[in-house]
Amino acid sequence: MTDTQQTWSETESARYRAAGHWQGVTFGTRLRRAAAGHGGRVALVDGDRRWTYAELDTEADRVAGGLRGLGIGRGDRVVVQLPNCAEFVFIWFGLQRLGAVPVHAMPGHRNREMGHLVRVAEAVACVVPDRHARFDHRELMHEVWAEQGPGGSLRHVVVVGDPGPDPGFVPFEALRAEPPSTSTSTSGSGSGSDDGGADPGDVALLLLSGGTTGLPKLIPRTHDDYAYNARACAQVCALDSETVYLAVLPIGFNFTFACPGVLGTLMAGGTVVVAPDPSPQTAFALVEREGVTLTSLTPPLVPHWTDEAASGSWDLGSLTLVQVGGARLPEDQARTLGPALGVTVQQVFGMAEGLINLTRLDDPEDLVCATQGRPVSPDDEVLVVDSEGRPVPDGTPGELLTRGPYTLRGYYRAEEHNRTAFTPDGYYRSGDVVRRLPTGHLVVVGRIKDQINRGGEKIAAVEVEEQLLTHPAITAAALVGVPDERWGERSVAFVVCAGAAPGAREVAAHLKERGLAGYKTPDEIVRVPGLPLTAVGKVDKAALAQELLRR
Ligand code: J2J
Repeated sequence: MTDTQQTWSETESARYRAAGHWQGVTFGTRLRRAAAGHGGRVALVDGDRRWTYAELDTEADRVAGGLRGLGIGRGDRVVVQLPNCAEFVFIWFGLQRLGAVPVHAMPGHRNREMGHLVRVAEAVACVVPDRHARFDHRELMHEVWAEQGPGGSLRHVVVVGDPGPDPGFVPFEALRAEPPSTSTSTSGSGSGSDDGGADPGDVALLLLSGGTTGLPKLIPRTHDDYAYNARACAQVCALDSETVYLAVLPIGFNFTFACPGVLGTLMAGGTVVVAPDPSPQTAFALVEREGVTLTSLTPPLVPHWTDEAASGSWDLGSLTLVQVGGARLPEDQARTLGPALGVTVQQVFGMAEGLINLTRLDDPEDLVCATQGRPVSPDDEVLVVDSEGRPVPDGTPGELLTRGPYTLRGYYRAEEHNRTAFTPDGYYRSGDVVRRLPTGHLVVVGRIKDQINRGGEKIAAVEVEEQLLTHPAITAAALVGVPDERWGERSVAFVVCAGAAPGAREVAAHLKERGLAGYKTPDEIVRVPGLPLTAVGKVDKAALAQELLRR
């Protein structure tokens, strides 16, 4: 494995291999084998375009050839910021074919986040759409590139769509113009051009943490661990070659990509359909047309999907399983979703860091509706501990600590943060407060990390507070999550001001100007004379939230 991050011990690695969790196969080789095994089956559908496994394999080769022509090779990091489209999958596997490492950015990320990702990953390239959701990503990349300066790592920007007048921007279409190189082997030896000579223990991709500190941390995932993540989820969800998965949430989100999502479906020989937007109208039309069997949602989408299904204008007969996760699903919504869509509901409590909990397809309704599932692997180790780190009895809330065959042992290039984010024996401190039932199911009851979960989108309070303080009128700021009907939680900024307080619009404009992703903009600004402090002198966010609820 590359760089300074901690990893699994030799003993643990041997155990995970012996158990069959780590299969020693890179993603580049997996795709080659899939093409050899069932090349004629449809792998991917985007609008009117569809690709078989053999064609997807060829696309990966083509894109790899183009990327290689740019000088990209084994171990190089490439930030991929694309909406849900087939090109995401081509680029992803093209990079795998070279042993290069995609960094999964979200479409909503802006200058601050993208610049940060490029710097931390020392990325050599970024892949962006021309425009998406009324936003020009080429302009964003101009800014990011300019801020990198001549000493920066960034050498290429690949644009899916129109690259614009800048000769430095490479059109995606030019990347794949080269016919696939004839030197590619079909032997699946893992040492040649199937995967650029990558080792199954290498970092295959970097995911983003929801973050509790200034900016998102990068999560290294290896070929072995991430393939197991996808396979273990696929097994619980009973995926097979008949599975048709609809990618509704952002495709680069861990949930959508590998729980079981895109990778789990492709590893089972099924078909992935990408949805351009998460509206039930778009999704239901695709369900009807493509015979979708499985999809995944965050809780804010659930009422819209339930309502639209009730209109009775759709035939959702093919759909059998709908996963909901990323934030707590209200129990009443869990109970109505299944009957409304005629599906089995599955709650998903996951994290990009690793551990995935799923309710099981044959769990009784009460467990499905009132818990967030249990770990997918028999080798997931879960501890629920009190503030002293001592295990608490089942039924008592405590912080969830976890380690296992697909949970990280250290963030990428974050040695100092890693010292507190993990216990000395390698457990990841999730910051989630859970209750464990005797069945092993977990109920998420709260959070001790300073993060707001706005309908599944994670906001690190510190990051927004730092940016609020750059406004000339704001002298102190605290971002707090408060219950919200639509989002589960919304973000409220308590600000102390010198002189006139800026309004919500002005604050939003200021944060946009600072290059912060839009979903991090506070939903509400509340001016206060001062911030209350706890006994140890920290800002008392619980008191602020209480105060707001009282009003
Ligand atoms: C309450 N909180 C939840 C749930 C995640 C699958 C599903 C989700 C994510 C994800 C993911 C929750 N109820 N059902 O990566 O593969 C909160 C917890 C957790 C954090 C992780 C996946 N499901 N959460 O949401 O890395 O606080 O991953 O620690 O974005 O989301 O966030 P993230």
